[in-house]
Amino acid sequence: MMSYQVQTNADIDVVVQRLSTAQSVVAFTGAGVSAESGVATFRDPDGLWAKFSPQELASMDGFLANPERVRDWYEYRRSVISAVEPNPGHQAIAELEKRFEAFTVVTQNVDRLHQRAGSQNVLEVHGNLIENRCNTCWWIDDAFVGALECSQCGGVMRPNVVWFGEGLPESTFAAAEDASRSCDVMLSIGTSSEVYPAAGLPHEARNFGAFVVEVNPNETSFTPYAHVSLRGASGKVLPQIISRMAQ
Ligand code: BJW
Repeated sequence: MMSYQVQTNADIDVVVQRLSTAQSVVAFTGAGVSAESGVATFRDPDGLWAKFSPQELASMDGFLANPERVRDWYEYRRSVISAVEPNPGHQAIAELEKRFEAFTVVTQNVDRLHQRAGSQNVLEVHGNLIENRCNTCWWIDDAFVGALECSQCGGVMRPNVVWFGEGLPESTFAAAEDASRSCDVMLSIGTSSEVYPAAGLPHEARNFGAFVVEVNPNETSFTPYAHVSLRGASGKVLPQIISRMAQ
């Protein structure tokens, strides 16, 4: 099938038409979905990795070298997300879920804004910022500013996120792969598609026959593979899709 891009009303109509016959839909989301809430992305010019070092702050080596610095950074990020609200993009995704029998949000985001917007079926493939977990036995504590030592095994507590070089939570990622392989439409929203294995999911969906739509103001590594690329902010484009579906 031909891939084409650049947003027009006709492109949105193609997406709406595909959604109208879909039984199963996946919204695969990245940091861009939360940008309009005021949460920084990672790789945009004003993103987190322009100011902070991923090696120092998002890797086990960085954590072992300076656990206090890493904990402080996550505590700062936690304070950011607790002060913001879901935006119309999150709300549109939650609204879409109500219209399909099978709808899965597969998110790389750690901010819990999908859940706060009302999404029910959310797979967090890079964990979340809210919880703290033991690095050894995976015991989870939902109070981030909790003990530094695991009450179960004495191991070191750390944010429950996935750092570079770490495996993704196995059963969550397996469920994300299943949903991607069985969906009719995948919406890949607000992600640069740079970080694997999560970035492989839209390819997986396409290989298994899904119609894959990208929603992003910018081109990404996935753009050449998207059936349609809707160029725009998710908080603008997704509500447009909903309003056309309602017509
Ligand atoms: C908007 C918008 C608006 C803006 N509306 N859109 C070389 C090649 C291939 C792979 C590798 C390699 N070297 C190393 C690797 C592996 C590595 C990787 O993929 N690295 C690449 C960067 C090269 N992957 C890993 O290490 C993963 N683990 C792994 O491979 O393990 C192997 C293993 C297996 C078994 C056992 C042990 C090990 C783990 C990856 C973990 C990623 N973690 C982070 C941090 C999470 C915690 C935290 O938040 O601190 O996850 S990194 C960061 O990137 C975060 C994100 O979830 C992830 C993806 O970023 P995302 O969401 O796409 O954001 P951006 O900023 O990149 O893009 C934002 C987009 O939004 C842009 O496109 C904008 O245009 C757009 N946008 N405004 C819509 N309003």
